[in-house]
Amino acid sequence: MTTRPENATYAYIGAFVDELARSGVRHLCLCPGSRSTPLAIAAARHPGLRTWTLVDERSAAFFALGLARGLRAPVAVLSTSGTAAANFYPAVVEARYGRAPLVVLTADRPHELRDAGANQTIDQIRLYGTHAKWAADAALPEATDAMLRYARTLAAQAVATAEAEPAGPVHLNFPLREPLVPDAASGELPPPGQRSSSAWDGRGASRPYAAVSPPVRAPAADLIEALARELAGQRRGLIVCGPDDHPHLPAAVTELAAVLGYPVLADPLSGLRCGPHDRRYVIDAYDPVLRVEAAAVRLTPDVVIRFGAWPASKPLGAYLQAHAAARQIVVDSGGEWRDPARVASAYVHCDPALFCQALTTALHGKTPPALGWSASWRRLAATARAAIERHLAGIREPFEGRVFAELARLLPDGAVLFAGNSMPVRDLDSFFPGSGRAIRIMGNRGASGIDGVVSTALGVAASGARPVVLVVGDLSFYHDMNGLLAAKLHGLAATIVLLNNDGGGIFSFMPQASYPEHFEALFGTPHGLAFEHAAALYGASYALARTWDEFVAHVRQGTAGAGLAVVEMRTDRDRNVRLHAEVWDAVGAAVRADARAAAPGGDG
Ligand SMILES: Cc1ncc(C[n+]2csc(CCOP(=O)(O)OP(=O)(O)O)c2C)c(N)n1
Ligand SMILES: [Mg+2]
Repeated sequence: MTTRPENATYAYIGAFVDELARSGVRHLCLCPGSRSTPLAIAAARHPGLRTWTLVDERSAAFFALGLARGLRAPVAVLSTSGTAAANFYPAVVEARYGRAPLVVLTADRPHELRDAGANQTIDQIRLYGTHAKWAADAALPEATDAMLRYARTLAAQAVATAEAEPAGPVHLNFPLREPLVPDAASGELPPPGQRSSSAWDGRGASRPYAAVSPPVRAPAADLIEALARELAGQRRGLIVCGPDDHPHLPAAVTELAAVLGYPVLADPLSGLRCGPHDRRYVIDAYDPVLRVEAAAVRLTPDVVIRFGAWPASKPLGAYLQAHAAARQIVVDSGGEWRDPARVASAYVHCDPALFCQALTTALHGKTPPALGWSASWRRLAATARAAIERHLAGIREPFEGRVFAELARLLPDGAVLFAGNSMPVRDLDSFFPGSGRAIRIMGNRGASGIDGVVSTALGVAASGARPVVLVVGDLSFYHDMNGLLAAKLHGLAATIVLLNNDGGGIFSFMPQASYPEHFEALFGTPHGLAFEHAAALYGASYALARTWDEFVAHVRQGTAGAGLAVVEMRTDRDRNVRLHAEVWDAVGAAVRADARAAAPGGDG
């Protein structure tokens, strides 16, 4: 075995990094630093890992999060010690609440240099608090068989824990002693990725040292039987799908919906709005429908089955709260309580797709679908969508809501639409109709920060998705301008639709807007930045869209290109409130007229 200390470090770190790769990590994002050198070099030398060098740790961690979301796979991110590690915090929080498997690696001083005034040394033990699902301060490198087995199982445990439902971030802190660079001269280093110890004897090199099979969370058979009996007698049922990224859920939920005849209210981030699954029962216009009180009252449900996180739409949230008397069943694979309104009457903690499949099978032949009830929903939703389209067609000036209706026409099969927080994700909900095209809609809704949005979207682009279109507000764009460097460094293709209303447009819709003496300074926060300079700095193309024809042309050009394109649309915050009010007036009138005209749902 190796004798020089640096070779012990590299054998140990090499075993850890090798095992990360064997456990399914294919990408490691890293930021420059000295203390993290062994991990960086071991990762760069490993043939099974792609490294992405980024400079700003805050952006890098969001980029890793985007990669993890894009790939639906664990991704590692590495920093040196000190504030570098602290800059990962916002992305760790988003990964925790947004359920993304992030493997966070931080390099640290060894124990004898802690709490002793050593440079760039902070308390990194459990740095991310409860936001990391699991945190460990790794042992100091040693190249004994026992410690190489430890290094391998540490990696396997980290990856398995990050992936286990609910997926989330894990944190491994590595104390490392100098020398930190490998001993290049002695030739003692094992080649990258190869077995570095007898700990491997007798195990296949292509398999993980310790393979982990995740639990299969199937629902209990008696529970499904009881639910099937109950639901067979319920005509006024609903399925509500909040943000979720389960790849098999759209097909499974819509099969269940077809058997029951229950409408599926599909949040834009639920994966249900767009795609090749059966969309007959999918309702994408619940938000405009439920803004109309008469409709919300008329559409009283008896039972609601809920999947995913709490939906973004305020009218839908208010509707679920108003119908607290209905039986509301929350299905969640993560075993968590996702019910801020506290209206759930039952929780089923199991895989949602398995739940739907089991229930669909149990229901076959037990009940005819509730056709009258779902027809009422579909009719009102169609009325609302048609009224929106009619009204938008008459808006010639730039309007943030219309951006999403235009994108719904423009985006091809396979596109990713990433919506920033604040107004973009809300306008997305209201104005983006579903379609049979497989458009993946994403956002950072775990903690809904306006930070890291650019980097997350570029991380999705790095996962290989094409085209990627990000719609983002000006403050959010400003917040993560550093993230733009990733596109330049790594030649990523993405189109950023920058909705520039010179400040926080969302606040103009809030009660804070009635305090004009404070409003601009405390909430509106205009900045007057000319973003074409930011685009130029990072080598992105830039175009200002003043008309809808220009918008369409610029987005087409951006998505056809191989690099980063910024398409800016300038809007006015006060005017934006007015235009929203007008569209809701027009849609409200159409939905109210329809609700009055329609016979009550045939199913009661
Ligand atoms: C990191 C972070 N800081 C502050 C907030 C509070 N916040 C929510 S929306 C918003 C304004 C966002 O402005 P912009 O990105 O321009 O979008 P717009 O409101 O104009 O649609 C702010 C500051 C937040 N969510 N996250
Ligand atoms: Mg803004």
